[in-house]
Amino acid sequence: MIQALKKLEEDARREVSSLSDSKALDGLRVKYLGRKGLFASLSSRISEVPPEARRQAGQEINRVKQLLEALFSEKEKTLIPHPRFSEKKIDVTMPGTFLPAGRLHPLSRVIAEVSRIFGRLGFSVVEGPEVETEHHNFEALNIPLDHPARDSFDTFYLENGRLLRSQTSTVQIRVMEKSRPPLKIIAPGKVYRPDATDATHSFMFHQIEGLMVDEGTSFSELKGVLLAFAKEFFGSRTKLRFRPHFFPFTEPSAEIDIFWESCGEWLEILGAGMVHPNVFRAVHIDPEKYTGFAFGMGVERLAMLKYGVSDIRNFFENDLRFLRQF
Ligand code: 2NL
Repeated sequence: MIQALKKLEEDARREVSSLSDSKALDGLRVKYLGRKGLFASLSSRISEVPPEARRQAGQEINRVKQLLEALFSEKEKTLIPHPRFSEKKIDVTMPGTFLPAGRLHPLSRVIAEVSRIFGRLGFSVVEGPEVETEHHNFEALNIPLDHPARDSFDTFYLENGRLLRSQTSTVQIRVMEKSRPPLKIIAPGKVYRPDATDATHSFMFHQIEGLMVDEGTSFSELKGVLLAFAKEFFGSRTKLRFRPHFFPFTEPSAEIDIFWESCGEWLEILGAGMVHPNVFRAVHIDPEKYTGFAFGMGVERLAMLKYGVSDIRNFFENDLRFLRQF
């Protein structure tokens, strides 16, 4: 046994010293020290050694094992790291591998740009749930169950009595429930309406609503804020036109058009008005003390005007030929 171990040691020294690459060294390591290697099969034969010689054989087994392990790890340090680097030289002039760079979706770009502009005017951006209560989507906005305007804000209903919000005013109602004026907020996000899909309609689209509430907030401030926004978003020569309109949640209300020079037409971009006293009552803000204005706009519509997109479905089809243009 002891002689066999000595022979194993010598063989290993000879083989290891004659070798010069680390792949071959790995092979030798398996041959000698692997689970079914020479050392393992030799040392398992200790049971055949007569009892009186076993102690010495055992010590010799341990010595040779440590020696072999040291032999391999010393040799490894003297070798060139790995054939991957030593055999295949890297050509540093080769073009690299390019990961396709992502970019913002055009709707995200519009939301970011509108948020930046209103941010500079002192508004903060707030978000809220898309699944809402009937109270937040209708009652608190002065649209009671029997109100004829309920139709134009109709939405999708869930089985648990909740619904998908049809405007992001719900977020502003939530903010007014929890905090007191002065308030200057905008609420961007997804909204839902059961409309048939065509080039200008989608059952899901994005809206940005804005709200300012304080003592003495006036309609002229609404005009100032919206004109500042429109000039920044569409260009400094932009003109706005306010047309009287009806919304249940504002009084007076207006629809607002922008003059589109390239086609010489007025195009509707916004709805707005002074917050209806009933809306303030619903969130326990005193309408005798505070006034406020609110407005809402469709993100897809802004994006279609700004980027010259003629079909709303382009925004939702994930066609890279479309998306890469932004
Ligand atoms: C549109 C334009 C609008 C509002 C949204 C609003 C929100 C609160 C109170 C009062 Cl919390 N008003 N939002 C006001 C006017 C217009 O959206 O065309 N909507 C159908």
